[in-house]
Amino acid sequence: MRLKRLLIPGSLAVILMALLSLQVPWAQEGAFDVREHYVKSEHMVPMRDGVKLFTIVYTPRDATGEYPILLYRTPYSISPYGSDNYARRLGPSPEFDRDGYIFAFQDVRGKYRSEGEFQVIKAIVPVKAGPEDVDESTDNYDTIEWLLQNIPNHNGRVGQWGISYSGWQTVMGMIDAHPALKASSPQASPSDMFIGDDWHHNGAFRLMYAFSWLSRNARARSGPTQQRSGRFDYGTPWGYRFFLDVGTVARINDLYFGNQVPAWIEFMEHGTYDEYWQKQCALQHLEDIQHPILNVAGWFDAEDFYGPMSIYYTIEEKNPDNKSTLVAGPWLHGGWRSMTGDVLGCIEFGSETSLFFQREIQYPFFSYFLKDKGEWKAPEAVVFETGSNRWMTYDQWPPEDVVHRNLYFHPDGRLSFTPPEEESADACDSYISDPDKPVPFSAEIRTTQGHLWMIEDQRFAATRPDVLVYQTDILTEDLTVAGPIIADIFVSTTGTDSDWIVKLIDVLPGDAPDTDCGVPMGDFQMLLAGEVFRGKFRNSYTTPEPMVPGQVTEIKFDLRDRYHTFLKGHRIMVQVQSTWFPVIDRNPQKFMDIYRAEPSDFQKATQRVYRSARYPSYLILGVLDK
Ligand code: PG9
Repeated sequence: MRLKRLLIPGSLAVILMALLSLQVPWAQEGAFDVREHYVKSEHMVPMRDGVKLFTIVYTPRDATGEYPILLYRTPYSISPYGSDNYARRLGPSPEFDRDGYIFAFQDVRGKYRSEGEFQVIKAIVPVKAGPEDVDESTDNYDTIEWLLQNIPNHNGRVGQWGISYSGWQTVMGMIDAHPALKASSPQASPSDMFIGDDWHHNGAFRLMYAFSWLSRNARARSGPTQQRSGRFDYGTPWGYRFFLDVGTVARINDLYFGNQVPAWIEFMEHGTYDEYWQKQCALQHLEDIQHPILNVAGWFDAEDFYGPMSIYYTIEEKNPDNKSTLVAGPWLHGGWRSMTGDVLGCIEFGSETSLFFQREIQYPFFSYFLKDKGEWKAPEAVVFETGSNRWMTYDQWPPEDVVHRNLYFHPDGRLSFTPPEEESADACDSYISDPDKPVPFSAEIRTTQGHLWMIEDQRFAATRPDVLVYQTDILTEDLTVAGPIIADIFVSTTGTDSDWIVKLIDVLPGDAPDTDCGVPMGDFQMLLAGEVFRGKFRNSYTTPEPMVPGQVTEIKFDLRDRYHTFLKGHRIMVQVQSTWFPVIDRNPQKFMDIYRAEPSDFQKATQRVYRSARYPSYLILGVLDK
């Protein structure tokens, strides 16, 4: 067959394919009518503890064949409800709907029409001794078992996919997996909510996102419902002002939640990496994963980027034989499904990167493992290189030939690969960090964090007196970085705690051509990576320690992976600051439980960042020699 295809001239092959496709209704392009091709049914699926979860199944009307089951579990509602109301899309991309799968959707425990109690990122039960030991992993297992027993025309194979919270559900399905689960694609799944995903980064609380998400999705309920919860009314378009006026995080429950958001109260009681957070961490359970995994991350994901990367690294470490693939593209959170992926904010990527992922990676992955269709070469890492705008495939991530080079801070805001020679250990730059005038995370006026700040022009921050700016000379050749970017800085503060935010920026040339976003692109400072570290956690996330006023202290942390080429003619820039508001809550700059802080606890601090031979501050970059 393959030989025959090779012998047919190109144009003739296209005509033949078109004629053939006319006989297969689902192969036709254009609008796809789900109702015409699928039958919808609704079920209450019992879990091992007796709680029933509301599940919708779409089965192909053509019952002559057998189909794999594709499972999707979500806390965000599987509407439309009612057997006669059909969804317009079923699979992760249109190819799946046309191809024919049994699509199963489920409201997770405690959400919408399912019974039970919802717990935000429910703790994982390490050993399941009896039917009362339920978690999302057992709910996945029980659901798959029920589907296999009760839905006709399946081929005995199940796949699971999901983005973000549904991605986390997919990871839960991978733990003690049902043997029929043959392919999983967790996409932007969180892995650890204290270290790097939605609620905290390195112990610093992600106030703006936690507030917006919990206020909408985590209110206590009296029982199953199909009513969607409304958005919080901030009463102003300016979130910066709203959160500053709130005063302290401690006041939020009284002011806005009135004990109706249980998870918020729990967060306020667990200000360190204690058992509450540890029990939610997925990474410790990722062993013995037998089936293939397609793990997806967006380089500019403002919610869950640590998750997919740490899941990838952990699967590699604990399951060296697993056929897991990492895909990372130039996307915001879930952008590979919701957008074409050719542009983000002001930055263009030269092609429709999401469509490439959907058609060339995601669809072939599931087709191969669930239907024995097509080819899957099991690539290790398929990664989009920003800056030079191309997809690359590697057999390990980070690529083998990466060389670590230190990019040092120097006087007069200079940045270079040469170590500082300043004899005086005190050589430093300083600024005053005032929690009453925190550095905004974005120049946009908005109430929720959104997405585009992850790639936003940083000129609005560069001009502030409380932001240190270092930049290289104009690059005379391209420089590609791949893998984790580590900040290793020596600092001191006059306070007893402090946040340290380091941002890595690509500065475009003065004559860079404008794109369609309305911002002049000459000298545009594109945020490439940025991260916060809360000083009191520098030695331990479980047992915080005060910073000693005036004492030079090393703070080393990961700005997470990137794959980017700083093009010839650009500059590399680093900015350092101590507030990033309201994405990160304000640190009072006084060692204490911040969730108990009073307005009077917040104090200004003088921050010093050292750049001497004894205390050099730098970024460690994985540079790819090409
Ligand atoms: N980032 C969202 C989330 C994941 C897990 C817990 C809470 C929120 C999401 O987009 O689903």
